[in-house]
Amino acid sequence: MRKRFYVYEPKTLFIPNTYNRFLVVPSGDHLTSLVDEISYISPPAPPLSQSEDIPPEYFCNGDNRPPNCGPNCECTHMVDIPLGAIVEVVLVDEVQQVNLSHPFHLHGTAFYVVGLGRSPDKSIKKINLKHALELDQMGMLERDFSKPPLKDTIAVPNNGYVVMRFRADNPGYWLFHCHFLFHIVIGMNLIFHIGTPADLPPVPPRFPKCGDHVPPVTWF
Ligand SMILES: [Cu+2]
Repeated sequence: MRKRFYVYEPKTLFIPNTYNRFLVVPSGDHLTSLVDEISYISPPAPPLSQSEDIPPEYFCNGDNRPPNCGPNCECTHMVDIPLGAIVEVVLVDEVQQVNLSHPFHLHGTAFYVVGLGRSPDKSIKKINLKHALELDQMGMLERDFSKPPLKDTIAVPNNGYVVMRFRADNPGYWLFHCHFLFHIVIGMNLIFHIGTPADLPPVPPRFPKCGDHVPPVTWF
């Protein structure tokens, strides 16, 4: 899994009647955030209690991006995980901003940090997911299973990576996100969907419902 910023050209950002989200950083750049090339948007209803009210096309992930989604691809980034699975996440910092290490937080369960660092290849000035996977194939993406720390938040070293593992034993829709609020609002989030609706208790009778609160996205 990789995360990076997408830098808008203002002339593509300020097209009439478009309302793209962006963050202006001190350098003056206009950014949005991508995890596996997707900028998360909230679904039009809560998945836990109203999953039937969310069009399936809303959901996406790195293996299943909507066609014609564009470089700032906005959809509800969700990864399905079977209940009870052992999950390993390798998160690679492609933002490459000096002194910026994104604190990633997982709801619903804690995770073991089994690896963390930067590329041992000093000729690599900027790490990316491809390089991290190559390191892994060569057995050079180090994992230490001796008393790994159990955390619910971990700072991903800038220009580096984190390897985390957890057992998906808590069914539900759990947000995994950078904890900088200004990165949450530009989409540095995704949902780990653990289990199926059958693994969850039923929605209580007369449970309050809510509807769409975000403008429709343009790729529908
Ligand atoms: Cu961040």
